Amino acid sequence: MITTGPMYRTFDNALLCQHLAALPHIAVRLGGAPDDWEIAEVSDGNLNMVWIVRGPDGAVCVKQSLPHVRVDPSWKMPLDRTAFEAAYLRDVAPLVPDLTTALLDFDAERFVLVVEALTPHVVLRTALCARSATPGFGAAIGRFVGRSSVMTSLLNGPFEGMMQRIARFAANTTLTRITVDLVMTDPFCAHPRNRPMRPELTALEQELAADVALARAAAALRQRFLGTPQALLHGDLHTGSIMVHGQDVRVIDGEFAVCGPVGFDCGQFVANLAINAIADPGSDLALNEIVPFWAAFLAETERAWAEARGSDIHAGIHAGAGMADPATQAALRTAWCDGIYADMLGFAGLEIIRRTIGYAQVADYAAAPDRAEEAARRSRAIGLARRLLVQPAAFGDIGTLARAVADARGDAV
Ligand code: SR1
Ligand code: MG
Repeated sequence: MITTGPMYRTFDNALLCQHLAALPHIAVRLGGAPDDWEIAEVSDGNLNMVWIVRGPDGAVCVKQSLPHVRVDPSWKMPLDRTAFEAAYLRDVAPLVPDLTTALLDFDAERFVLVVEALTPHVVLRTALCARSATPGFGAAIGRFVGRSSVMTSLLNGPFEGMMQRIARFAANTTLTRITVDLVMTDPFCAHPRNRPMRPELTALEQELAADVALARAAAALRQRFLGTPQALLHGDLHTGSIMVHGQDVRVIDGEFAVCGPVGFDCGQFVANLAINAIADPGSDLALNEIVPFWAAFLAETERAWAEARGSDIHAGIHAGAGMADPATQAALRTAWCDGIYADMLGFAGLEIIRRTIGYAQVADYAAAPDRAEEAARRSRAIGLARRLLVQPAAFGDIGTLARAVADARGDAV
């Protein structure tokens, strides 16, 4: 665990400029001289500092870890998270170059990451809250998860490579701890870090903490998350980790990367679509992306499955022995996707609950006209999440899930 180091200093504008000026490939990209560069701090997430630096010829995005949570300096934290984001981009960006950012530089002593700047993109959550997102982002994320998951799993390449990947990202314990605590544990035990709307939702928080079926479902999902290194996950795939400009869709912020069940990424994304749909029933933008997301995920999984090579899962089985025939491949793929769908339901339930009463809540609920209506929308979201966790069999296909999200909007508009 790296807490700090001799070269680490949190950047101010002068240090940031000095850092970039010493990187010839970045300085050339920006153009001009350091005095010509404009720096804008655009930190938006909970953890890190982020700047956009613009020069006469181009722009870059710079991210630096802080020795604490950005939004809570009393919550101390090691610096290594940008190293995991860099490692994630090294593995994933070549697989889906049009759906994320290229890694331009990483300084492992100052914990500084430089990626291409996404301008004039906006955060997808912001676009959804403004009801201005361009349809199609769900399918783009389905493609992103479908390809990146197959290609970073045991389905692609010999198992030795996957074991190394699992070991590399298993060291991302600080952020994995945040996920286990904030997403999967605190909301189910009335933890002081929770922030339910008080007094409207205090009783609901206590009810969740007393619900044995829910506690068992959460425990099973913790087991699944920590004990099933199926593929390299983004690990924080909510609508705040996606930037959009028209139909250009880019996944950012891979610092929570870890090998785990693919349904975790799917569940986080779908949950945040569901939250937006329930929080703002006057907009169908998020709701309408749920089915296309899953359809694109299935289609891209099929394509990537056909392109993957050298897997020990498929090795040693020859034509005529079963695995080489298309029907057997299709059966294996269907089982893979069905398992991911089942996981997705549960992880979506966890994510909806934590974003509604937990530590890291979301802006979507501000769409409500008043506190009473906001509390009602939050309660309906929690009701859907509970069903996802304790009655998953009721959501047999993606259309049923989308209809349940629509129903959870009640009559409000
Ligand atoms: C203390 S970090 C809180 C949340 O912000 C990140 O984006 C993750 O979603 C994390 O759970
Ligand atoms: Mg983030």
